[in-house]
Amino acid sequence: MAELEGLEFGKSDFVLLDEVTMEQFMENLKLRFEKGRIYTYIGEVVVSVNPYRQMDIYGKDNIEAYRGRELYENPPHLYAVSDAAYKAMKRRAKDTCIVISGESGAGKTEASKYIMQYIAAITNPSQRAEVESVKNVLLKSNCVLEAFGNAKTNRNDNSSRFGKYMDINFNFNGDPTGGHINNYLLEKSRVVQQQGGERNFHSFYQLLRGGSDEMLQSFHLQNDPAVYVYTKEGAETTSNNDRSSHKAVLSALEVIGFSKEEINSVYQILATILLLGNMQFESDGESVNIVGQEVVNHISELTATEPDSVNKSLLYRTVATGGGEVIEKGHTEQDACFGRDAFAKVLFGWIVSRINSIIEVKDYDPVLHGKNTVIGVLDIYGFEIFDNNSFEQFCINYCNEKLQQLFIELILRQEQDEYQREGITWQHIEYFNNQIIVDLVEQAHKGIISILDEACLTVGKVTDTVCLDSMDTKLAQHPHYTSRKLSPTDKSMDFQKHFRIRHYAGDVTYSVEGFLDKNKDLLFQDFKRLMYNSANPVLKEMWPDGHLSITEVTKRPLTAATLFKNSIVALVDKLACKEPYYVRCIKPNEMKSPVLFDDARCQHQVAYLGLLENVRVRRAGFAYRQLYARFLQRYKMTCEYTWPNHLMASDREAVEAIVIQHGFQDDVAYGQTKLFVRTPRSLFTLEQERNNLIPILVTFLQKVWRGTL
Ligand code: AOV
Ligand code: MG
Repeated sequence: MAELEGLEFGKSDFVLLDEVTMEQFMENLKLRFEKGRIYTYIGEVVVSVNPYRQMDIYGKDNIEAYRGRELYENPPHLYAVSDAAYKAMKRRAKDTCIVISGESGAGKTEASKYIMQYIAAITNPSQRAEVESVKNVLLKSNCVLEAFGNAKTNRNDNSSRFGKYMDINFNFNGDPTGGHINNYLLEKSRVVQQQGGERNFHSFYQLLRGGSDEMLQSFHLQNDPAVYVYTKEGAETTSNNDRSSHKAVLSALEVIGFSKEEINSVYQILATILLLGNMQFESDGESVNIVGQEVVNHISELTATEPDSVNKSLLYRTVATGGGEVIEKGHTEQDACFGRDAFAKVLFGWIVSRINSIIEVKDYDPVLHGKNTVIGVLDIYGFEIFDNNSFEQFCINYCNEKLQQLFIELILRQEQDEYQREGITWQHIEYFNNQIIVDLVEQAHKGIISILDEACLTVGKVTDTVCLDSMDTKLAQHPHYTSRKLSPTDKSMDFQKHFRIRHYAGDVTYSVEGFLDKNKDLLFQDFKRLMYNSANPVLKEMWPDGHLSITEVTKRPLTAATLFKNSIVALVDKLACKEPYYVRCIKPNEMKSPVLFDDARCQHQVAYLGLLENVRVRRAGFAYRQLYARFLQRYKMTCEYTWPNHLMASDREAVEAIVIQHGFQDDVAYGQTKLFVRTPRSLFTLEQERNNLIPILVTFLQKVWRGTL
């Protein structure tokens, strides 16, 4: 429990509050924010409030101050938990993870970058070239991923539109040997459409504003985002950073190891997307045509494909009839637009997998090099509510429900279960369990995703509204679901369009419009084949299943929602088997102001994040626990009755002897198999003593070996 700052800065650990009430919690949080103390602990959990200004706490000196230290030795900081995760990984060979959560704009992505920077700074003291290069790629990958996966939204100017989970692998020395990035559901619909005041992905503006004249000319582009349908919306708000960011991204791509051809192809694809967006179609009632051949030629040039094939794949598709016959069918104007956003998703996925192939751990032999351990860092899109919430918000918010569930599972439930199991006296603490909302979304047969999938599988004209009806019927009784039909007096919802979920973090009204199409995520095989047949090997590589013929792909692929669900379930499993460290981010106000602490907004977040319950569990609980045998192994040297071996009836009694010798018997409880220590300070004393003793012991043993004793 950190107490190193003066009391004028408030309590640095919420566990130290006089009373655990919302009032005291908020008072402390506000005081600290106003004094520029943006981090506060709940035990090992860091609560962070977005300062919306540059803080002078991330320099080299700060890193040095936290390096190798215990949590309670310094004021609360991301660096301290990063170090704790690192130490656990290095000393105890534990896989650890740092889970960063909080709503959109609360500071997750910034936190993840500081964490990565810290880990990079404290590793590889001997500056080995191959380790430095791994670190460099890991750090630079952020810049690239943000360019292609982040965008300005009405909640955050640099909002992550994908989820990111990064594993960093370490060798027995504790130096990074590689890593792996998992990305989750990019919000690709943004390519085609943005809400008022929002922007497309940064990379488009960066290219248009920062690309050299030569590059833009060769891509048939003008350097003005206002000219393009896909970037028009954000053209006004284009920031000056776009130009310098473009340079930074280019250089990052090079450092990571993308070849010139690859980099060029990446931008050719962006250009293609922009041109596709400006393409116009005309319909004579029977067939659809492209207006102007020039744009088709440009696209064929940029994608290294034949103009005829471009034309054809945009206007027709081959379909297999029931009898196995293959026919060509003209597109409607709407059909012709499918595929544009798929480009952005495929591009993003390809960039991630290229980075992965560069940083994946190669030639690692666990027998030779020791166990390979991992620190995972999770930075995902935060809970969000917009004026218009669609399929993407539905997925994003579901994902946040899952992470809250994991938090409950790890911090609130397991902790209490363990006390019970070990027979420690314990008063159960109540908390809201959001499992019921998770079930509403993902339960087999009855959940929203199932109902959506069923609608997508139904042959014939099932519309979004029909699907809404089906949800209304099946979910009428669910306490967290409602719609206009179910609450007819609620005029804020539309009969045809809206349903509402009472999420753990607030009510969100979703518009069902487009849900089915987005869930089906249709991409015509002809389009994939067009790209697969590109003379540009990079493009070809991005569409590996483009070689399949139409009769081979008639099997229905999993829907977008189900794929997303599966990936999030896998993610949660991955996190659950690691030792977790938590950063809980809070957004202080809606104006991005560095001075405003909006009491109501903050209190709402503290409540739904379950922070008060977290303090209660923690306060009643024990910071540290260890199996008796393990505890002895580490500390037996600090007590005359246990060194080198104890003669007592059980390990438990031996541990008791150590505890009594160091005088912290009031700070512990004895479980069935483990010792529980309330405050880390007691342990700190033991660690110090151990550190003092080790050199003496080593000298002693050396003398024994040399026979000079
Ligand atoms: P998010 O990741 O939580 O939202 P960000 O990390 O992008 O939020 O933070 C939003 C903005 O707040 C940043 O662009 C910074 O301007 C500012 N900010 C956040 N943390 C700090 C900090 N420690 N110091 C200074 N400024 C900060 V989202 O990705 O939208 O869920 O989806
Ligand atoms: Mg983010």
